[in-house]
Amino acid sequence: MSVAIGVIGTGVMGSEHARILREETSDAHLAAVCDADEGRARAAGAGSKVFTDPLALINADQVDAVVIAAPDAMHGSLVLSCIEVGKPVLCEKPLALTATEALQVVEAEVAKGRRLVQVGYMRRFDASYVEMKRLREAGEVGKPVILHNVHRNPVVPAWFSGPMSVTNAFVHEIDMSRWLLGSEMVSARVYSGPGGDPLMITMQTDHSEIVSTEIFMNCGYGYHVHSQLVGRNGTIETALPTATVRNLAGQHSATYPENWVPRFRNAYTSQMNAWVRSVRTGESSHGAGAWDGYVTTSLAEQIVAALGANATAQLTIEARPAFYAM
Ligand code: ISE
Repeated sequence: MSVAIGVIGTGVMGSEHARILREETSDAHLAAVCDADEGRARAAGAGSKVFTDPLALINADQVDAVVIAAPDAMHGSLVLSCIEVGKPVLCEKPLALTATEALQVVEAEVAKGRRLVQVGYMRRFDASYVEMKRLREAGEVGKPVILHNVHRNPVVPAWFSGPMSVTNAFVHEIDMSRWLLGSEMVSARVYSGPGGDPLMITMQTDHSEIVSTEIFMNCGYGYHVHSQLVGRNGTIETALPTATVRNLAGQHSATYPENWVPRFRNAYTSQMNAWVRSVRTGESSHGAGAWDGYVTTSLAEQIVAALGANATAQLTIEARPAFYAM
């Protein structure tokens, strides 16, 4: 039976999720969309039922499972509503804006006794990151010592405030680094560039690895995400994710995507298909769960507090409930 999915929020990501559900997902269909802007919802819904109230979509009989792509501040409470009615939910990152709210989600899921929450940390489904993790686990480069990350956006709008570089962008590196290394982050230090952009964030893990990340939200030239894992015997890094490179007019070149949608299109599609499969079978999709969402939000909150502190912050998290055994 095809899973009926409702998408809340039809901005850049929500309309892409709706498109993926219409065109590239097996065993699921787009049943409903919701946005405060009804016209925008209608355009993304392409004939599916339109809501302007997210709770009405979550409670609708014709919706089996929910994708949340509403503004970040609404994520936590909408996920809690999905858990309350027992509907599986794929929530865009971050899971919540505060560690307290993210922990409420964890507690609600544990109380429900069923894994209902997946968080949209899509790099876990990106071919280059999946390959790096496989090679790391196979011991290809020996014991990891450093992970260098670069995360650049060409430009962000004025409302994208300083802390959002951490809570909305750097959260990807927090999640990906924990997942890739199989380690927990224990300390962090933030160096701010002129005007707070770029940031350079270094973290140390419980296995003494160093994770360095440049977060540059207005780099000017294109969308550029890159990681290099340094091991005792060698390195593995993501290659440029372009289908072609050019030799032209004395130059060798490739083109950067405009933003994360084309860069991670395949990852978003694999993520959706894996999530739908997990909804249908009850088996893990290997995506980020509520616990991962809580840890990432909590570390991001502590790193925001360390912005401008010019000191190393010790990072702490709650004890992981047995329900989320690795
Ligand atoms: C956006 O929401 C994403 O998820 C992108 O991957 C990230 O690069 C961008 O900075 C975020 O705003």
